[in-house]
Amino acid sequence: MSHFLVHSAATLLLQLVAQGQLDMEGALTARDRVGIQDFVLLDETTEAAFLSNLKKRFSKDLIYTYIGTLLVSVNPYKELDIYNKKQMDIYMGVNFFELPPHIYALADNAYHTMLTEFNNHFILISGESGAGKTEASKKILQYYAVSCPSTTLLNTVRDKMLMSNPVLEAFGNAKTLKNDNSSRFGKYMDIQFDGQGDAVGGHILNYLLEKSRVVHQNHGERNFHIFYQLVEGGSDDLLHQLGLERGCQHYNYLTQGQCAIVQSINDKNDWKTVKNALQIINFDETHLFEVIASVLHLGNVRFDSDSKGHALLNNNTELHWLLGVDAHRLQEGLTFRKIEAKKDQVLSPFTTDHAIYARDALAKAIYGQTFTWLVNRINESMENKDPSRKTVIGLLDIYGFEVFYVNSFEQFCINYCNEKLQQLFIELTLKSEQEEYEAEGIEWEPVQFFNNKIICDLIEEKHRGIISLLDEECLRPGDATDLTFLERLEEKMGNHPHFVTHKLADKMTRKTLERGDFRLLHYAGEVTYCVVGFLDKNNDLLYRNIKDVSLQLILCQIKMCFRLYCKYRRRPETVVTQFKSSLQKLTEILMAKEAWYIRCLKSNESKQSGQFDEALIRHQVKYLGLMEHLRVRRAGFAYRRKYDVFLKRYKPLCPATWPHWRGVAADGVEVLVQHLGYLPDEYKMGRTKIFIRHPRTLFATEDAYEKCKHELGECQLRNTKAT
Ligand code: AD9
Ligand code: MG
Repeated sequence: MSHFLVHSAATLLLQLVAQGQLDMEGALTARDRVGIQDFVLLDETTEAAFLSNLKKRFSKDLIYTYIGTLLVSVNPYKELDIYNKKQMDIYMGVNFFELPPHIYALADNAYHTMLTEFNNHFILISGESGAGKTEASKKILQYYAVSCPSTTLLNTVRDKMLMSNPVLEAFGNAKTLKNDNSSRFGKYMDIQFDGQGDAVGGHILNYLLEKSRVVHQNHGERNFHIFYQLVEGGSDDLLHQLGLERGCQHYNYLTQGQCAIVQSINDKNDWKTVKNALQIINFDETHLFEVIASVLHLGNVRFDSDSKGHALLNNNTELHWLLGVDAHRLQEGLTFRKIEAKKDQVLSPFTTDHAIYARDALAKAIYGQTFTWLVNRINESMENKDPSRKTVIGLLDIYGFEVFYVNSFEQFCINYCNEKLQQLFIELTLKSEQEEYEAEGIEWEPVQFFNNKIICDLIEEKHRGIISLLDEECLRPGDATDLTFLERLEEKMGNHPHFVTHKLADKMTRKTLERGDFRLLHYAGEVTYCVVGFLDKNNDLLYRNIKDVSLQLILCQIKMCFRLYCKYRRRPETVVTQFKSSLQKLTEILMAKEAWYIRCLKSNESKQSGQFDEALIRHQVKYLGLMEHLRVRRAGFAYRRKYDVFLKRYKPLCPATWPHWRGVAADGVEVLVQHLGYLPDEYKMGRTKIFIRHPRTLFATEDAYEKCKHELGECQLRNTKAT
């Protein structure tokens, strides 16, 4: 029997009762005891009713609730015993609404839809920093890795897919004030399946790593986990070999946030996990840790200044630890700018500030390169060796919206990215859903919603948006500074409803703005950005300033160790423009797939279990557009399928359509649903699709199909379908 057998609802409930998952009373009075598991079935669609249901469920550790096929998840901040093989088995192949909501149910549904319709899917996981996106994406990956059918040979690909997580988290996550394991890069992972549903490969795209963290951490924050893991967990031999001392207190790059030790993080254990994971991915780690150690050594390089204020390397500096780099060249690179003018090279000495800047730029560049290299290596190891028929499920887990006391270029990029994802959600659900009813000629009462396109435009519009202005200032020769950028912003954006300038802030008696600040009214809340560093970070000088020959040579040397192709384009694009086009490409990738959504909510700011901060959750429910989504879903149709797809699957259920329907597919569907006894209120016939109001109608049809499958035998069914 097929692995993706769809059980009947009744059998499953009884099974659960037998397993003690639900008591009989629980199954019967669940509505009162544990709230409603699909918001679509709420008596009233008020925000108060929504929150009350969410709270009731949260208090029973029921963190998942549906809005139709969208999954709402509230971070419990404690380990729940709901992620194990037993639970996976329960959810495998079961219809979405037949069991209590679970992330496995969503994963399973995407998987089976992919198999039956042979199309590509993606799961968009969104929510603010600390809401549980990364945890959710890990649960989904585990589900696919553990529960999909497998052959021994392919298990290795799966192990590698699973092991890519701890490695990438070690190098790309860090403790921030919002989240002890905050993703500081965006990740989109395609899981590739063959026609039998075996996971056969994976591919990761990564987005804008927050490199500045390598050299600077705000108070209460840490550098990337890997550094602490290495100096706390690395063996004596390894540390000796790398010239490192045990303990993070010895390294400037690890101590700025003054919170190297974090209660929730066990660096020693995590080190073991990462080492083990690297082995499974077949890494030769020697070079990797040499580079990581080089960054730490670089951070300890100090400068004195001579009588003219020029930078000199401090006598105690030990440069030889820096991976394969000629000490003399490094010293020169860190204290002089070497400018190529026609055929000559001119050496211009740095001040100590410049030297520190050059050192940090080099450290960031090395780390950034290492991260890219790592992702490439992981991709190689997960590569699908058999390129025959395959479909994919994409998992998107990106840094969540964040607001700190001081917000800089990094927050600007992260929050811009979140605006884009919200825009995608709106396009694919609220907007397209309503447009689809219109296009299909289905009567419809429109639902109003806030469209954040206006904010996306403010940021990214060609020639007029913030990004364009920033790039213009970055490319303008002469006296451009962060403040001239701000002036241009104020001049051009001053009247925009989502942009608040220094002057306007006072007038509106909003919180005052410092002179170097501007404020954006994002869909998820207002954020005040400090412009200091915007130009530098956007320029990413080491790459963009082709005049800086020596630092680039050093970087090349390091890249050689990684066997990376080393070539600098003249004037590569600025950071934010590269980011913008990578997000554009991502949107295109996603738009070509069928979407599933997980909306993660943060339960409280203090990372405590059992705390349901109503105001905080209300705010998220609002800005994520959950009420609007609910209204659209409730007034609309839970399920829709193209006539031919629907007919192809269910035609065995009606003598008039089985084995072949010779006429137009829509007519066949009409005959079929009449035969099945659909009531007029339960469905509507659009121009190209059938729309079914309640899932239960479809489930009854699915159950009938399963029964029929038994009777006919799968083989005959498949053969007849194929013809
Ligand atoms: V960020 O945008 O990367 O800063 P995320 O990814 O949304 O953020 P993350 O998944 O890292 O948040 O969750 C934060 C912490 O909440 C985790 O480290 C866990 O301690 C906790 N968490 C989140 N989801 C769950 C869960 N389903 N069960 C238990 C959870 N704990
Ligand atoms: Mg995350």
